[in-house]
Amino acid sequence: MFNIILFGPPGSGKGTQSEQLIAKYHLKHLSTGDILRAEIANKTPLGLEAKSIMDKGQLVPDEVVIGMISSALDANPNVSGFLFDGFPRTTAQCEALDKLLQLKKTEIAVVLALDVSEEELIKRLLNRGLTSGRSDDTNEEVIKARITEYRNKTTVVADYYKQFKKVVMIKGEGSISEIFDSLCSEIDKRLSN
Ligand code: B4P
Repeated sequence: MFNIILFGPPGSGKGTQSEQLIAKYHLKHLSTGDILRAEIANKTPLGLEAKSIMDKGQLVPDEVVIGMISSALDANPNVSGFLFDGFPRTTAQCEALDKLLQLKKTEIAVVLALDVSEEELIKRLLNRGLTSGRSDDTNEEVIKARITEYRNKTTVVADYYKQFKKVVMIKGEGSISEIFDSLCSEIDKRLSN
């Protein structure tokens, strides 16, 4: 199995790039943001709890997202690899993911970290908010809270994987295809090893 984490702040383009990467490399896409939004759309108890947290720009509790990922891994036993998008976001989520992958006798091959300035992130998310219908994209204060939450709780994820020399920084500004090419070049290097 070949497993990738696509990492970066909110609005850095994880969802955008994931769509193209899963098509090219035939990976199973696991986006905790997408799973949570599906729970919200279906008005499940988990979705109702998650919505109030996401609308404040905060992270959903670790045990909730770890449970979601564990179920998703079990539901996809025969895939060639996973692309984790927006997960892990805390050290507890990193440790849980390592354990879950060990049970499947696999590991993370690389963490591709998209680097985008705060000004550009705010611009992109407000722009997406015009059409996405996402309540966490329409208010600049909520967007700033998400970026602060990322700085306080999620940057440690890169530090966690740096100890295993798995992190590669990718310039996340420029055209979508330029960024896609940079990501593919890093993946191809590892696939050919
Ligand atoms: P996510 O759904 O993960 O999404 P995101 O961080 O908002 O966006 P992403 O980085 O995917 O950006 P995108 O490609 O869409 O998180 C939402 C919320 O869910 C979190 O705040 C949290 O509350 C909760 N959550 C999710 N996972 C969690 C976890 N593990 N633990 C706890 N809570 C969790 O791009 C953004 C915009 O930029 C788009 O409009 C796109 O068109 C545009 N864009 C992309 N690339 C561009 C480029 N190169 N140039 C110009 N524009 C570009």
